[in-house]
Amino acid sequence: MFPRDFAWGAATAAYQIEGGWQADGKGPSIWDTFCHEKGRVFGEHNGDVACNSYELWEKDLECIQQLGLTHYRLSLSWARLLPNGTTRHVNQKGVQYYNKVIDDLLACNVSPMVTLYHFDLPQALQEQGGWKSPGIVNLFDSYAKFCFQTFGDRVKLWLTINEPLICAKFGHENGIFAPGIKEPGTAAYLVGHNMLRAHAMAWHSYNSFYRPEQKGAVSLAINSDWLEPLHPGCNEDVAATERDLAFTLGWFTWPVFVTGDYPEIMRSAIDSQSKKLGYTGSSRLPSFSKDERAVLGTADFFALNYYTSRKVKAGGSCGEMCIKSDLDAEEVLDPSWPICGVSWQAVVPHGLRKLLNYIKDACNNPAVYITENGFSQVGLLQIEDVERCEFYRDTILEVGKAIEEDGVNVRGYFAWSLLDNFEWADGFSVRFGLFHVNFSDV
Ligand code: PNW
Repeated sequence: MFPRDFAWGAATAAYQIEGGWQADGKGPSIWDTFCHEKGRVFGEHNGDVACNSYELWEKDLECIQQLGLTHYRLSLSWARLLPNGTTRHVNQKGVQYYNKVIDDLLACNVSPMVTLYHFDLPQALQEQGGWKSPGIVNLFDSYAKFCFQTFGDRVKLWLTINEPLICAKFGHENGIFAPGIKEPGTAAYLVGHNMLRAHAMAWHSYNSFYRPEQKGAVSLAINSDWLEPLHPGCNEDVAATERDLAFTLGWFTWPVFVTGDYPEIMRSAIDSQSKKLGYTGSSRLPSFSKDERAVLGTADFFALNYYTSRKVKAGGSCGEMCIKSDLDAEEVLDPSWPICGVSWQAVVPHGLRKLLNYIKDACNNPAVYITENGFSQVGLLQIEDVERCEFYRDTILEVGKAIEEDGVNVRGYFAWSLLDNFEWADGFSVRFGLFHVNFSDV
């Protein structure tokens, strides 16, 4: 079912695996700061050591080889390369580390897919306002150009930003991820906006200055659940589902792949809620200028992170200013869907096929890489991974059907994750790895 040149990969992210949080001149990131504050992360866990991939990279490489992967997705730690966030000071030890990782992969015939930003902003830039500040756009572009310049001779698949939706909502709406900002109904929209502008600027930098020689491809990783109306015969639920899809997939997909702007239903939902609340400022969802809109439609492929599905019913506004009130929809679990490890993860392999078809239709059949998909376990350690095996078999079968029966242009599939690792606010209590990691012996 799968094309001969299909990419079979596994994914990780710097903060979740590397450790070495102060090694060899690395600067702190917002996740270092966040984890070192009390009460932020399960069990006060942190990524100070994590899988210690900074020292044990060769072990990771053995895992990659054992699986026979053609691709490996990793992220670069911005603060390891540029400790203060700017190119005024480059940490050569950080450059050496990633050079070795990339060279080792290529020597083993494994192609790297590299994410520039996977949740770990240099703390120094947070102190200048972080992703809420428009100044971040140029700073990100400088970092991106530095990475293209330094590693782009060997890296041909780039992702600018991983999951802007999660950065916006978890980092700035409910504050359960770093930087822990809780400004519901405003900050997330601003952050998402700056992330879209940063992605577009970095894509254009690559396109103008690096693509002619390096000939790679650049996108951003967009996460979305698959959503279906709770009662398909109920018009309100159908409309709520459409709204919810606009607020999840659409928020970042429409600007980049469809219209160069936010989905119309998203803006009108936000503005009508503002009106209801008597909010008189300018729209909480910022606007792109005409010039910005013209440069937004910029990605060389669609990178999708898919974990789960939900049913949607109308209503859910809490009468306060927050995304949930803007959305005015409630997501519920279908009791027939089994739950694996984390409480949010219903196991719904067929949802991926539906989402792939939705993307195919909405975005004019782009090349798609599934850049994350995986199965979580909590507590009890089952090293005999029967359920995870079944999960991957069932999900990959759905991808095969999407390719063969539906004509979706899927080019690759990356399992999350190669290794058990630091699962953000859940610390080490949740395991997504194809390989088990004993965290007391790293
Ligand atoms: C993704 N949710 O994040 C990230 O890209 C990975 O770093 C992470 O380890 C993986 O999914 C598994 O969680 C998410 O609560 C974090 O809906 C949380 C959610 C979704 C994605």
